[in-house]
Amino acid sequence: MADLPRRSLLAGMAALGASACARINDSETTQEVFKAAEDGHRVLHRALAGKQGLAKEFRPDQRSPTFRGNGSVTVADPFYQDQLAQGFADWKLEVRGLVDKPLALSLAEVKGLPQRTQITRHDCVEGWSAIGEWQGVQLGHLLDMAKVRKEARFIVFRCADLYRGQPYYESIDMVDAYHPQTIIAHALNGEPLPEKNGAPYRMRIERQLGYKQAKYVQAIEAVTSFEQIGQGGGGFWEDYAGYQWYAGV
Ligand SMILES: Nc1nc2c(c(=O)[nH]1)N[C@H]1C(S)=C(S)[C@@H](COP(=O)(O)O)O[C@H]1N2
Ligand SMILES: [Mo]
Repeated sequence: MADLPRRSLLAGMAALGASACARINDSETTQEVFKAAEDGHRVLHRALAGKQGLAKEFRPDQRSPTFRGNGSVTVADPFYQDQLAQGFADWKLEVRGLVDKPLALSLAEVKGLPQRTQITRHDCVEGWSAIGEWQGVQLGHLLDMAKVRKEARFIVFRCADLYRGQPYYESIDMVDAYHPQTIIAHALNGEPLPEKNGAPYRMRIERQLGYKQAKYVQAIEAVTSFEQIGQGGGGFWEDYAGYQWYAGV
């Protein structure tokens, strides 16, 4: 399929989704219509992109000179601040939930795993974009290491920060979890991930919008459902403002 019509169709749908969610109210019909549209968006996006379609990657000279911080840009927790000062020497990344082999990895261990580097564009619903080079480990590799069970349907990212007083979290399905460009990144533009961008780890889920890109990731949890987590929407902004759970770019 030609690139142009597909991109503009999807951009149009994303814009539709964004404005629809800004106006959303509590009426059940609105919610149902919205859900149907969201499902339609996801199904169409998958059909067009193919299950393992790749997000566009850019050249090094196309990287943005600065990659702004948005949402939480720090974590108030004293343990976090202490670890930040020490290069996260005692910080553990957990992989848990529906796995046969729960993991608690140090930053050195994560850096010792097979790495992937990708230069991609981040699109925030607030109307800005930035191109950055991310380095990290494919989420699929971590899930294989932890022997994720086949009943797992979603992967939840637990973040260390509170945003507007609530723990930030996000979730994706197993198709995105095993997508080759879904990585847990510890470096941005060849440097350790800056505090404002989510040190020591942030997710890159390249076919989705900015709010899915969980920063300050402390635990990766395999679940069958996210109904009991937060307010059940599958993520901070999904709960807080009714943003779409599947936020295809
Ligand atoms: N933990 C956490 N992750 C988060 C957020 C946040 O507030 N807390 N904000 C989200 C939003 S809306 C965007 S656009 C991106 C911003 O990433 P950046 O700070 O690297 O630009 O992070 C996303 N991930
Ligand atoms: Mo965002």
